[in-house]
Amino acid sequence: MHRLSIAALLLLPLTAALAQGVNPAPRDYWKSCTIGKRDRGYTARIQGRYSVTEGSQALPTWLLRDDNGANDDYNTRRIRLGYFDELQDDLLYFVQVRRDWGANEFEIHDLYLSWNRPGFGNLVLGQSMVPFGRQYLTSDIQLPLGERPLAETLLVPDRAIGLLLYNHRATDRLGWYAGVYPGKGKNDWSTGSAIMAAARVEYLVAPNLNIGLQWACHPDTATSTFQRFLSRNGSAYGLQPLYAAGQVDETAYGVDVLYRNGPTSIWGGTTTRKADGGAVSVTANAWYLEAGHYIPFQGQDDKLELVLGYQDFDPNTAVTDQLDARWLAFGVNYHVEACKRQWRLNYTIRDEGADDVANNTLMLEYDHQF
Ligand SMILES: [Ca+2]
Ligand SMILES: [Ca+2]
Repeated sequence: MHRLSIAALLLLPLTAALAQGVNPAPRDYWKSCTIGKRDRGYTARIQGRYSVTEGSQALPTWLLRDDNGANDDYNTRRIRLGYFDELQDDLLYFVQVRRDWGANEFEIHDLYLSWNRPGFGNLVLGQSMVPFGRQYLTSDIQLPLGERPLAETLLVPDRAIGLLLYNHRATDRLGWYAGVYPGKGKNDWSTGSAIMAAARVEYLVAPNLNIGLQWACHPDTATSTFQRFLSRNGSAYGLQPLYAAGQVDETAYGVDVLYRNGPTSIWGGTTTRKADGGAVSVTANAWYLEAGHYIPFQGQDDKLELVLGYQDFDPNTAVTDQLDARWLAFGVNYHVEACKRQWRLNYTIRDEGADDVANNTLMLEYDHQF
């Protein structure tokens, strides 16, 4: 199916939903306990997944658990353990460790102090999320599909060490975020490369419709998620020596939209990332549109959610190749207890821009949050 036809299909429920009444605004979503929780305690999650990908050899990878046939099996995909505590009324610390597919050991995921000043917002010092991308900033258990779109995994900044200022509710409609990160990257407390900066603003343009705009800049980058993606795919496009020399200037910007109305949620977004190494310059672009809609099931209207998503990922807009990805995903979520305990069944049809390989994936996943 042509991608515009798919986009039109996805937009149909949006048109219908917009014609309905008004519901509460989207809730706070920031992936930590820096908002709302003024207490202490543990947070823990485990996610198990069984997946099957057709094909088994020489597949390109987008750094997902399931995009390679060699990974067919059950996998404890994700374990997260966190602890937070108040040092005083307005000062909180948070530490989270993780084990994910691709990481061989438990590693520190978040480690920061958060200072809250009413009327101003929050100041976060340490390793935390860089404010870029609504789906990236939202816990994956609250998302429609089992995987985030590539626009918000491969083209966004990884967690980093630095200073973040934000006010999620600066006004009834406006939220803002700004961070500077002098560290070399996640879990690397040494400095040396130029400072990364990122900023995001969100605006509630209608009671149920939130728009986010964001920008990030990292001169003289040696490593990034995008760099690891290129490295894992045969050092595509010739940027790796320039990354190794710390000579790549990365800049990114993006827009995202979230609409919620009763049983319907619609997520959309686009991200552009330029990696300029002087001798070689690559521009990547990606967009996505996803929808979730609850349908009545056995007399209950909050258990069964149908989900559908389409994305277009282009890591180098100057060439058409096997890393160009157009994916259509659909499935169903069964919410045993809201998003904390849920089953997901997703099927993803993967279409490469050239040299298409057999790599569609069927995935069954269970999430449990304690
Ligand atoms: Ca391309
Ligand atoms: Ca394919």
